Amino acid sequence: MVRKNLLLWSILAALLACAHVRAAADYMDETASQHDARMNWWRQARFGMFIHWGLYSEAAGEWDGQTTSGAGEWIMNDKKIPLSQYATLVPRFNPVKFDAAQWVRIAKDAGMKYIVITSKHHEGFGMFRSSLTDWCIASTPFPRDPLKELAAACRAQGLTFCLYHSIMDWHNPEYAPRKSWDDIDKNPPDFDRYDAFLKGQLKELLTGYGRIGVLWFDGQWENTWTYDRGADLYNYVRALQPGIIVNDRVGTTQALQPGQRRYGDYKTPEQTIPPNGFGPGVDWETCMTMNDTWGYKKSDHDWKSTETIVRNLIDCASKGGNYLLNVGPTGEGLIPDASIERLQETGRWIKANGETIYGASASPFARQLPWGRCTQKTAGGVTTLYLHVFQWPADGKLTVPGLRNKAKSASVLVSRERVATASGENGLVLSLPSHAPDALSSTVVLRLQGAPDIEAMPIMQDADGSVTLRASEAALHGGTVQYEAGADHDNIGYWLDASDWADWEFKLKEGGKFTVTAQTAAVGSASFEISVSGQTLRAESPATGGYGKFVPLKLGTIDLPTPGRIVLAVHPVKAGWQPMNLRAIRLEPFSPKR
Ligand code: FHN
Repeated sequence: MVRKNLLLWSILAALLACAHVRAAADYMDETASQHDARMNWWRQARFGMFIHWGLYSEAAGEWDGQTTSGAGEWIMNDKKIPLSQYATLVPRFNPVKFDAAQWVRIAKDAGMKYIVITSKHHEGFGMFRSSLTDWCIASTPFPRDPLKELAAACRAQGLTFCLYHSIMDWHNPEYAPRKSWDDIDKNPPDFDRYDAFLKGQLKELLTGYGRIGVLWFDGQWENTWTYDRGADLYNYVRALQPGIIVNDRVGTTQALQPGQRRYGDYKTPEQTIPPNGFGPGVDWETCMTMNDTWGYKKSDHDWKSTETIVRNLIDCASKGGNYLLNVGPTGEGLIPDASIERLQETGRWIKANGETIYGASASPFARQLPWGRCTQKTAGGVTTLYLHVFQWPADGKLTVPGLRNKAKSASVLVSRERVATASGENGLVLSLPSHAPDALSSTVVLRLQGAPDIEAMPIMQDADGSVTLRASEAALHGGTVQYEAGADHDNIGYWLDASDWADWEFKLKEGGKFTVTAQTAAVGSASFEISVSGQTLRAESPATGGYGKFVPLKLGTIDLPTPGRIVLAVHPVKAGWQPMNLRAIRLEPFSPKR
């Protein structure tokens, strides 16, 4: 009997040791099917609400009667407010009008499927009742825990509750680098102690607030945040909730060394939508403000239109990405009316068109469509293309460029009105009703038997007669010039050699006289020439302040009277050439008024 017990104990000890080893395994090493299962709800969701809410919301973008120049949540930094003075916000912060169920209802009615709220922004203030510091909401007159209430409201209404948590911390004395406005603690920081505090608060959140869908890290760009700390934090969080999704800002922004990898489950372009997504199999989410600030700023009335919001959502989905749209509630706990109005209007569109977004995949077309966007779904051998028509054709004829399938069926989504289709020279031609059903965006549903059969087509003229020649679609010639992808670039760059050049082939449906403009960025002025159909325009890009600072440049007019295929080329002027970045060339029908 004793021998048997010894054997059992030794097996148990071995199993525990393995368990420990497994716990030390890297959660990034999951199988593709495990990863897909974990990401599935998020990929289906497509649309989420971002909430920036903190002490800065009470400041509302003003300090000592001065409006901050930057975003509301950066006011401590931008106004260099000493911590001892910033702390005067604590007794003022009392969101008596906060109503978690109402916030969730607003998000749900807008068609949003998840909410990401700041548990701690760079100010370091915990928007939850933390036992690890008094720099949290427990020190304010507000007697409740808003994150607990929001988590419960999300569960009650079927939305997924997620958290934004800043690695950078302007208040904690152990965080480094210390900030000049920290007038409280002058002891040298100990980053290991800060790391332990960071994990301690995350443990409070990941064990005390139910299931967390996404941990949205941020503030990872300072050099104290190393590769190893990012990898360790990713695994720490996954170990507490293995099914959680973690964004790519958990990891350091420092260059990767051989053998290292980017930690995080999806990319996070900010305030911009990548021109072509990030390619198949890469998950990403654009986060964007509704005005210009993340945290509430009473003076910021630069609101995006609902049309812009809806078309951004469609644009993201058409490229296989999510759209995380921000609201910045006030210190009283109210989401601004201007935000609510836009979310209600967006909700009305989504109510009628949601199937074209939720769970939809990226467009099968390699090139952006001249009249709008496309999302798709496939089931039972049938492909459904959702054609999001932003510019409804005046003549009712919509060409789907290069599409060679015969349609199984075509109809207007909201009215179910059937649409006739015919094969045309440039693709499938749909005969649409005379009026667009929805000014925000009108959806035409096109069903195909099998996969889309798409012929690569030249760049087409847009419905308004214009032609946009994007950097991403240029043919580049030479040894150094290259296309720089990514939301912040999307340009022809490294144009170091004046003998390198670029050209585009496009197809004119209607000839005429066109005004030619370019979007250029340069550190020193750069002269170049446009040549098309035997005509040449010479122009000079001014020094724009940087290779990322693009300005519109009017080049002149050209005559293209004959429809058909046309090649436009851009060559540097070799004498005195300075590198220039080029984002796009645009031809617009000439108007004397322009
Ligand atoms: O500095 C923050 C900013 O305040 C805001 O939170 C955005 C949202 O993604 N992230 C950082 C800027 O990139």
